[in-house]
Amino acid sequence: MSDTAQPNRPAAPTAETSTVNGRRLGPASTATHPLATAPVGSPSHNVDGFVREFLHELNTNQGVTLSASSLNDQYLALASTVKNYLMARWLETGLKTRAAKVKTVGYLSAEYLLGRQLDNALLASDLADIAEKGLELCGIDLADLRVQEVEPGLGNGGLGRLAACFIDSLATMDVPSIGYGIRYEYGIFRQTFVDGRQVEQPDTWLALGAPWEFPHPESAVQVHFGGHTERYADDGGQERTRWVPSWNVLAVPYNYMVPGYLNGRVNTLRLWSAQATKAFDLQIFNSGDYAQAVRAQTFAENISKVLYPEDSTPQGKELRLQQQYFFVAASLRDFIDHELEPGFDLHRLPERITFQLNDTHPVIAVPELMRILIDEHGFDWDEAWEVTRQCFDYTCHTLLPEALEVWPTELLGRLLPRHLEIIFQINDQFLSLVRQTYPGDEMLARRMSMISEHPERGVRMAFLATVAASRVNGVAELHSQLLRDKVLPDFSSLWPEKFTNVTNGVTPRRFVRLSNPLLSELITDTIGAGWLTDLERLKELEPYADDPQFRERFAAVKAANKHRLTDLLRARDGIDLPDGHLLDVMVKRLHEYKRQSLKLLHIVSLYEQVISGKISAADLTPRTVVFGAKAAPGYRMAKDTIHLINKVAAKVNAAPELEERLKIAFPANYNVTLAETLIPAADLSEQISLAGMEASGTGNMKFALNGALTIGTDDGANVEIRRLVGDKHFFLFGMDEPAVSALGAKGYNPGSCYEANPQLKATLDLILSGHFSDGDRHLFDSVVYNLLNQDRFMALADFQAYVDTQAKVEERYADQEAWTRSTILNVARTGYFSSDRSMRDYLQRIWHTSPML
Ligand code: 26V
Repeated sequence: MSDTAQPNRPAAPTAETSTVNGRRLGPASTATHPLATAPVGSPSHNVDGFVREFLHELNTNQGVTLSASSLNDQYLALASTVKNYLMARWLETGLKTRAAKVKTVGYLSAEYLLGRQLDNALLASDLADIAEKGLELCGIDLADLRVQEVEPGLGNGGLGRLAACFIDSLATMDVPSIGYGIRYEYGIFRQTFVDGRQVEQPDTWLALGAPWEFPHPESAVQVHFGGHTERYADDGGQERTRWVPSWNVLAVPYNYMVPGYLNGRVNTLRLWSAQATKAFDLQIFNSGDYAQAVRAQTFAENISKVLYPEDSTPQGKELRLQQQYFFVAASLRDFIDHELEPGFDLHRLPERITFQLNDTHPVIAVPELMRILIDEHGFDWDEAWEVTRQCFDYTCHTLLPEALEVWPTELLGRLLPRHLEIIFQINDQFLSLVRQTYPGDEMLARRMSMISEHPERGVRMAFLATVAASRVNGVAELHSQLLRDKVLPDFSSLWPEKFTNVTNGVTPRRFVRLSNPLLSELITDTIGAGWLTDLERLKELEPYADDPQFRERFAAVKAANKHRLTDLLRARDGIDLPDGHLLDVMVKRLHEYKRQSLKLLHIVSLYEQVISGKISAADLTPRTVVFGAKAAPGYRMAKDTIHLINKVAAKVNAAPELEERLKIAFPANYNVTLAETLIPAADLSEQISLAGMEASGTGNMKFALNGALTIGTDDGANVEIRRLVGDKHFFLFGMDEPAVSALGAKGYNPGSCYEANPQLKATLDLILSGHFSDGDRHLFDSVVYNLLNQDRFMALADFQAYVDTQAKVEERYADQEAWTRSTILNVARTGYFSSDRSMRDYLQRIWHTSPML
């Protein structure tokens, strides 16, 4: 065999990339050895072998002896050791997948909110016990090393975390797949509070070393920007177009292992980092203006510098469009040039790849593939469109109109002139089809055009994605329905069969097994092993809900998880959680539609009733409300809401009248790592968005799977959670989506809610009085007057229903046996929300491919 391709490193550099800074850096194509195409084996799977490996890594990688090593040295050496155990599987996965020539899933996502890697890698390689024992022999506590890791926060929230869950499930289900994205040098900001206000700090997640990544600068690909297009006649006299770009950057791949759970597959996540090309280096020598040349270099490298916060509207966000094209162009180039065998006939591309567009961020991949096929490979338009159409599917993750990307044509044309031409042509062809199908309906054609004319000419990326994709899906049943009916109604009439639903899921490896080891042990003790990769088996727990002994054990797990959280918050934030409280948790991005303000009104209302003597503190169910939320740095209302929560917390927590029966904890910098301790401790999960606004939610699933009951609206995946767990075990409140629409149509007046409800009035008046702001009556005008005058998300309309339903929560909680029974049933009935099931649905309904097994 002479095949020397290395599976996790692109085999042959293209002509363009074979030299970097003047050096030939491609893999040695002449290497031959009997072992050239096989990995050289794994370290031995026992404690002694592990210790040897670990010490070897400490010595050779960190350059220290055990006695001289820092915790960071030890953590990095441990990570290397674990990687070595996974390495043979990773290499084999690449070889096996290449040889099989099967279809790969290319997940294109601008965000991956991975969370810490160490425990997941230990779990997937079945090394956790061995590592713990081995480290103990070295006098090291694994727990001390675990906390050294700074999580890669390369996403904003649900969309990025979903991508991380999906790649975990794809690996665990033995599906060949590559995740493509951006290696941001700075991920989501680190949140701190100063006088109760959010202050953002840069997330320097790479500062102490990044042991999980494998950079491959020798396999960098070029990405071009700017310039103009030219027509020319090719050798056969055929009129062709060429793009003459004016600048370029290098995209350097960083590979990450994505290990399946105990199944031998290790897939790849390939994140791209931007680097200046030789052109920039030359400028340094030639321009004489060294500072200017370095600035130019910085300009190129800025592309992957920082994750964009989700408040940024696309208008004027040139760097964000650069990021999108950067990672998508590099990924297509990588797949076509390096993952496919040389000489592969691109007419057959759909047999080998299906690209999933995670929201509209990667949609520029559509004209990019058209450009590659037509301009570089000589396809005619129809041939290219036929291939492109079959290569893409699109997932929409929102219903908010302002979250749908529209790129100004001025910007697109300046940055990617050839792509804009192609988009215009796709649009022309599409509109001819519309006019043919609906003759005479010019209004319809205008409505469906990918080009919007107001407030400026722009490309509606969701429309482009919908036209190009084979399948378009929403992320929960209600969301998919609203997507068809409200966001893309004209498209769903034209192509009803294109639209489908895949309800989101979460990986049970991270969000049950790793985050809740005690519950996992209890489950395995009760129903045996196997549920972790077949989560519907949790159903077998159902009969045990009626077993008092099991209930006792289940309740003991929850109590232990609360203690674990108490310890963490004391050490991490200096927060003291009281014992024996109902733990009421609302963690998610801060957004008006999610209605943290409604939760706050509930708290202030309880507080107001006690301090005004309407009720006594003894009437309160002891309750601690935990908030976790980041506000986008430019989102004023969200930041003001955080400030208000912190001010209310200071006052409520110090109030002697409450006799310690109502507390608020707001640890800063909510992230995946905190979620893993917080969620298993929760009693009550707050999922209170205005109906019709939350596309799915995935936190809601994590809470239910960890034995919290939900108080929630009929929104997103709450609908499906409630249907599965049963009405009795879910606290539903508030308007449903049709009622919201009807109220909106009739005209909603929040002021009348305020006037009509004395308790609501007293609550808002207390805030307005300056009670929480040291007498400053105007500090929170923005929040309060917005609620009183506008209240786009109808918090006041749902206030009374929410308060009443909280009373029902307290009633149930007072009966601990009944409460625990409900929580067990929540766990037993929510196995559906495994991301393994989501992946199965994508495989069947969208990708039409199957695991390799
Ligand atoms: C973006 C923007 C940008 C402009 C200002 C308002 C706004 C609001 C939200 C977003 C995020 C849109 C994409 C997103 O993260 N969607 C989330 O995707 C999750 C995974 O499907 C889903 O569970 C959440 O319900 C959905 O909000």
